[in-house]
Amino acid sequence: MDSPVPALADRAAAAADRLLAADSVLLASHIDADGLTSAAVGATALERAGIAFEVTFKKQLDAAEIETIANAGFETVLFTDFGSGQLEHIVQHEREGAFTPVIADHHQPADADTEYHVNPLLEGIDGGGELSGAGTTYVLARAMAECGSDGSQATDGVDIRPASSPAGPPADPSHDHATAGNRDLAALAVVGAVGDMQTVDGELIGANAAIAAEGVAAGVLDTATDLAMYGTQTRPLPKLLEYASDVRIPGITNSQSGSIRFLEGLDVDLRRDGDWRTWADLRHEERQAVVSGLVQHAVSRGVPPDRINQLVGSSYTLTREEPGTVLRDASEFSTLLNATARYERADVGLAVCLGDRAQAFAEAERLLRRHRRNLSEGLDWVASSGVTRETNVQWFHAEDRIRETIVGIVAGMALGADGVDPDRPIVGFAYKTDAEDETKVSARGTPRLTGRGLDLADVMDEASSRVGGEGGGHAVAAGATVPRGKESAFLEVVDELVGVQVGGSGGDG
Ligand SMILES: [Mn+2]
Repeated sequence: MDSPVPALADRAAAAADRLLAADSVLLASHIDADGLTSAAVGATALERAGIAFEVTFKKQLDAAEIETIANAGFETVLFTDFGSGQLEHIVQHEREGAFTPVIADHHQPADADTEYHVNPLLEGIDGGGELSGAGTTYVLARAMAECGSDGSQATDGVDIRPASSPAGPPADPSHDHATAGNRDLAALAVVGAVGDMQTVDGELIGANAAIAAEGVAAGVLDTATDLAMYGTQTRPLPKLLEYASDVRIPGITNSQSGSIRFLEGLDVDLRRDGDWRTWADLRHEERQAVVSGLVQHAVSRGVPPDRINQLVGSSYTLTREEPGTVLRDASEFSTLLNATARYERADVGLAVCLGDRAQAFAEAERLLRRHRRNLSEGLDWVASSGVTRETNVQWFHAEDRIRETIVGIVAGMALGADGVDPDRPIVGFAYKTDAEDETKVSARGTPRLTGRGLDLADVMDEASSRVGGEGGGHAVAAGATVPRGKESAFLEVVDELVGVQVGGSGGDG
């Protein structure tokens, strides 16, 4: 059996067989970059197999949403990028005969199981860092192509009558193409993995890397060691350097004039007709000149060697996309998808994944511009009104000035801004728009702080539960929902818990 992730081959084959036997399928997926690409991979595989389907997106899959799905009248439901964690609810409907679930997910399974369940965690593969929802769905899509290719399924959706075929095995031209084995979908799987922040030290690892390799072999992806900064396809060079904050380079990061001065000091002409070029515009030697200049500058400003190493990483280029567009780079592509998801336009994100380069793509770009504008307005507001420092954390409350869906990103960006302590966790509050009595909380730390023991997931979980809310997430980035009016009480607990984790009230040196 030819599978990109052999450990999942049997599960994928069983799930694929079930889908191929279905009359119609409801595909339910999560609303984020990974969920959108998962849906696109699943939808394309179903389409190519000639199976009727519909797609629905959910922000989160709870008992009520599963009930809605059960009442939609589909005999088979494919859940992608969620489903495992909600199995106890899903199997109830399965038992009642509402539908047969097929799951392609990479989140922690609940204490229940079902027959058609593809999840790396069930086979000892790390679903947090080695395989995304889109990657898991890709494994399933590959199995669907395998099952379909040796059977009677027409893989191109055209009604081909076997009787009219010439004798002997037909010389099927589709077998020369990446689409034959669904291998072209590896590009979307990589966008999903990058969107779920599964890169480790700048590159995809494990099963994700195996999928990327299939994409390269299929001619839809290119990977290279490159400058690890966001916006290599679309940002003018000074903006690329100014806004890159993963590795802070004094005199360049967050400094427009510093970035321009640095670029003008290099012995390379980085403008064309007076306008700054983008990274994608540069030739190999020009890129090398910029990278070595950056490294020298960073060394001279005392950036530690292990941080300097992080200036380069793997880039994932979608070779069939137009150069200089956000779709050409996996990281920029995933940001575009997140922008559509954040403004509840999953339909637009899905259409782009499925190949719409006209109306949906224009709409997605408009949403991305709006997203950027909201971020920069949010950041301006935090910068002008300032943050309040407690003993161990700092915070701001935007009320309704920043959308709850972006307050976390704004908080993270604020950690690099003037007047904000870069070595102290930041907590941002914003009112929830869909619940008048609730406040959304987002907390952000830094790798340095988590290295000292900070675990914001724990902090958000514990502090929110003490004031009647709920929370969780990751050590470096976490969130919560708390009752409106309980913010101060919540913050007091947060400050205390962070103090215990990072060892007291230091930091104000
Ligand atoms: Mn995911």
